[in-house]
Amino acid sequence: MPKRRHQQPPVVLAIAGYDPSSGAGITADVKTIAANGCYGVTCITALTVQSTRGVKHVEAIEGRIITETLEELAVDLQIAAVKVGMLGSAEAAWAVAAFLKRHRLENVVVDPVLKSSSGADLLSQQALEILRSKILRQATVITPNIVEAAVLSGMSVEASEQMEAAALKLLKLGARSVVITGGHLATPVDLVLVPRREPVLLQGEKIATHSTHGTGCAFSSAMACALAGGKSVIDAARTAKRFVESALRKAPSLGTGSGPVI
Ligand code: PXL
Repeated sequence: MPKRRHQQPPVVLAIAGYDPSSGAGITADVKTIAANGCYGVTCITALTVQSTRGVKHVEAIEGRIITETLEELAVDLQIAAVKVGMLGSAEAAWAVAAFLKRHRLENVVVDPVLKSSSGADLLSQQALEILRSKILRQATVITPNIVEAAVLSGMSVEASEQMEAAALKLLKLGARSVVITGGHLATPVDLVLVPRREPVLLQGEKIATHSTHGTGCAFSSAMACALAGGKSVIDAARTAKRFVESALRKAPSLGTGSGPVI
């Protein structure tokens, strides 16, 4: 008997670390992907021991397992968009870079995660080099926050005026477009830079909450879903920003530290 096919949601692949408290990382990605009408499949690059109180330990996953997982998913499913988050180790970064190169998937959002909000290193120095030289160039869009934008561009990004110059530098690293998220600025603003277009500033409002754990993960996953649904990079950034702002307003106050945004 033929398989009955209901309307199929776009499949979004999240490649990221595991945060057992579901504030950030792959479980936060899956919640975000489901909330944005897509179906999330995942590949874990690293395990972390953490709660809302911060990261206690990071354990890399073997590159071989990452490659096997990604190949298994790519053979079985039609992947409409990819979100790449925490990579952790050089081995994981290599496996992900090679996978992206082999499959040349569409709608690849790379969130260049460097540190947790509590300050723990989530990317080794060697992995940073692979991210910079092999992964950014395969991205449809990269979504650094201002600290990540500063590290990747080698420029100081402390205010909205410096975002454009840093974004231009990041385009030169090979990303096809850049969103610098400025949610931590006193007046929150995101900058979207698409080649041959004027930069677009997305103004936000400061939302008073301690539940900010995972905002970067939620933003990049929501953007992947919007791209999977056919939106342009600029519209996808607008949609993702609205999604994160609404999540921040509704965020439950869980745990004793920085609570989950979704
Ligand atoms: O928010 C960055 C981030 C991404 N991925 C994982 C994390 C964190 C922050 O803690 O744990 C797995």
